Amino acid sequence: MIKLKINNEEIEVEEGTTILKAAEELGYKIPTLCYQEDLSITGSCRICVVEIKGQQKLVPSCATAVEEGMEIITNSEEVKQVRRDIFELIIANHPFDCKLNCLTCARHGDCELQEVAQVIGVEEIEYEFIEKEWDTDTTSPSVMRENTKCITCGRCVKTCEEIQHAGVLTLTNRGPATEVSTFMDKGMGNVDCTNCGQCLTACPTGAIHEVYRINEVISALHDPDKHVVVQTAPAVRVALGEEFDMESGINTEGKMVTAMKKMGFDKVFDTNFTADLTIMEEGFEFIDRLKNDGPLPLITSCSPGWIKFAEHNYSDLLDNISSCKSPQQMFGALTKSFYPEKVDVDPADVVSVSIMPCTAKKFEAEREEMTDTGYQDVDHVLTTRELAEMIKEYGLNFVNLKEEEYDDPFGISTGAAVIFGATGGVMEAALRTAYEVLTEEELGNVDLEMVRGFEGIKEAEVDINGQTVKVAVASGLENAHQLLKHKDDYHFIEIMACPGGCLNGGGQPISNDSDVLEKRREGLYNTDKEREFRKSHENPAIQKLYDDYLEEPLSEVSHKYLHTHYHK
Ligand code: HC1
Repeated sequence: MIKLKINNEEIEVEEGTTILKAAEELGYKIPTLCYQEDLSITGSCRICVVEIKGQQKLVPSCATAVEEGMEIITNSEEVKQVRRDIFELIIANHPFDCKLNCLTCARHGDCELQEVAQVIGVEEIEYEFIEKEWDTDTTSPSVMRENTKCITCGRCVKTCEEIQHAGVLTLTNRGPATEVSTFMDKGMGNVDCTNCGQCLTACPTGAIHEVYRINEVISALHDPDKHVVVQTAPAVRVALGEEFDMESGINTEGKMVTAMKKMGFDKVFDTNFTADLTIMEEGFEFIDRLKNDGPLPLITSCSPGWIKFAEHNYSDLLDNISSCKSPQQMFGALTKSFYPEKVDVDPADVVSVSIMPCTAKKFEAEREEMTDTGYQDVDHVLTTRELAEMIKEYGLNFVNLKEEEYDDPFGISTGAAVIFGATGGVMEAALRTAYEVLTEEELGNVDLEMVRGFEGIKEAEVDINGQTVKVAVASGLENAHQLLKHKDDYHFIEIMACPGGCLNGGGQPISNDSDVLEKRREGLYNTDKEREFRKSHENPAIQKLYDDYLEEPLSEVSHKYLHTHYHK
């Protein structure tokens, strides 16, 4: 252990602890910009400098380990002045006149740059604003980069490389010309970007944000000739409340349904319905492959960031990936096929909207494969944040809204569906159904804890009819990359692009609560426990859909609308 003093207070910490972390233990929050807990440390922004008694130079506290007997001052006048000077240099080419720009900024209200400016006491900026000449990158269907707001902290670059194993962003040039860019400056839509949006949740400013589709949705709602339906993904309901100062993890689905009905959506449906449908189709696909020698492992297909990653990096595995479309796309296909027939509406007049915690869903909806109905299955995808924005624009007092139910015929769902939103949830849901179908016995305990939790890679073995079925779960694409080195050890693999699963998607509210993911996760599992049905094959509305339209899992009509193939 190392003994030292911080601001004259004694503390003992483990060897290797950084000054930043040691100060945190004593209750001092040193401002940072380039530092992020789960990324490698570069100490490049220098905002977190502190003074060490006896040393002339200030040191970055995030990148300096404590030493025996050190005496550290985190808040001397010199330290504060140097931080202010550094801050001015960082934002010399950032549009810091927030009176003009902040109102339209994606991070209006939760910009880390503003927060740091307040903490270090910036009162006026002496430098004149230097307009950057770099273009806004609009090449991606999912995310947009506005380099003028970039402070080159490098968090997006490291997230893309270290957590997502994609490495499509890089810092180019030197000195004041430094910028974040892509290979040959081609733009994110023209490189191997997975559209996961983890870069935008890492960004401290509004330099990266989703491609907005709110205006298109509002236009459709105002068009009297359009029949606008909406679906809401599992993970949205436990995070939306955060945008209205509600506690993370509270299931807001009832208020969300009411809000969207007030906005004028003709029908409000639940993606959970097609999560159940996915389990029927994917569960039976797994059973079929298990009985008929593969190809195994079967790998899940509902995360579009993972699919794009596989297309770029694992094209040899495309036959292992389930042919099921994602629940979002299955839903879209039903809203342009079965649904218009049922309610006697021209499918050309149906506008299918989805609310997703994920930016890659915007890309997925625009894939050319997603048009088997003769129409684009899903027309517009909004993130959880965009839905919150719309609710505010409509002047709705979200917290006080009464709670309404989802509409039929796609309103009933099971507990198995809602846990799709957490890493391991798709696997647990699939096993609940596969076990009962294969053994024709009731599963005693449906809580399959062994695939739950936030570890990046999880493994489990399940005995089904005397056969040991080996399964694995990975979330975060670096973890997926590591797991796939041993893919042949398993029968069934779940992969979600975002660490922790969709509850941590690139479209979710950006939170500074360190427990936010755990709270959202608990919200999903609590909802599962409260559901009348907890296994997808027990969903009466799914059973009716098979009776009325799809006939049986993997039928011809199922294959036509609910399955697809991906390409190298
Ligand atoms: Fe997900 Fe899925 S769980 S991919 O994380 O399979 O986005 O929530 O909607 O499609 O159902 C996301 C969440 C989501 C799909 C489902």
